[in-house]
Amino acid sequence: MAFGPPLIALTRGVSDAIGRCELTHLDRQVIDVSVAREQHHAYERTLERLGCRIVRVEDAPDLSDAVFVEDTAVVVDQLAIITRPGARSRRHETADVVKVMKRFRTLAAIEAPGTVDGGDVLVAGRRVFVGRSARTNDAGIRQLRDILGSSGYDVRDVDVGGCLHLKSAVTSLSDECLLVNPSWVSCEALAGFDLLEIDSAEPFAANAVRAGGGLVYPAAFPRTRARMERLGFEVHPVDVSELAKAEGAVTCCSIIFRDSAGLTQ
Ligand code: CIR
Repeated sequence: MAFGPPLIALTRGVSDAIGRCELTHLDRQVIDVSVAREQHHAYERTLERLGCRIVRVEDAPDLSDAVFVEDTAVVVDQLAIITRPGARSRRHETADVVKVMKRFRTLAAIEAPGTVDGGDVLVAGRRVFVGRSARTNDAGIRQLRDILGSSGYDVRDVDVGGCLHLKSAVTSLSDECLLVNPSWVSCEALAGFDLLEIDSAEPFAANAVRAGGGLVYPAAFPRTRARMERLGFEVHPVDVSELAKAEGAVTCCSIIFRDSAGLTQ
């Protein structure tokens, strides 16, 4: 395991109201809240085993999608950008995230009319890909570019089609390699990185979380997992079937960053 400042995984509990979550590409199915909570706990334990310290944002029983905390902030070394989520029902989620995040980072914020969901922002070294999606608009992308550009990041906008967020279509497996579903994002837009394509029988398989040298990954995608393992990646499968009914994947349930000031020591 790499040494350095502690690795934090910001998470938030599954809301009692998750059955009323936003849905864009999926039909509504009954979600068993207690199974969703067990799966979420197992996900947190996996992150802990990979070296993360879990920092939980206060529960929000009325905010259906609060567990998908990734969408509320984009965190880089120097600062955290509090988003303005594209779905109106999700905009109240950010207030409690601000309370926690300000312990760790200087804050910036996306302002109206901009909208950004954290699920549309893939930070890969100094390159930041931002998906233009139903949730993230041009005004939001411009603000993100202004904020991150002045901190030395190269922000590239990417069109996303057929899925909810950019990170439904592409996530990073290492500093050099991205896992991609080429039906939902153009591979040309990702030039400069090695690309591993998902197995086409598993369209939702492009979402993996990097944590402490391992990858947290849905158990539902064994074919793509085998491709990852053939390349030497260390994959830690988790069952997130109930959260997937809410159109959530694995990245969306955490925000992982270094506690560079050592505030949780
Ligand atoms: C939504 O539609 O906003 C939630 N039901 C799912 C959000 C998943 N977030 C993510 O992948 N970053």
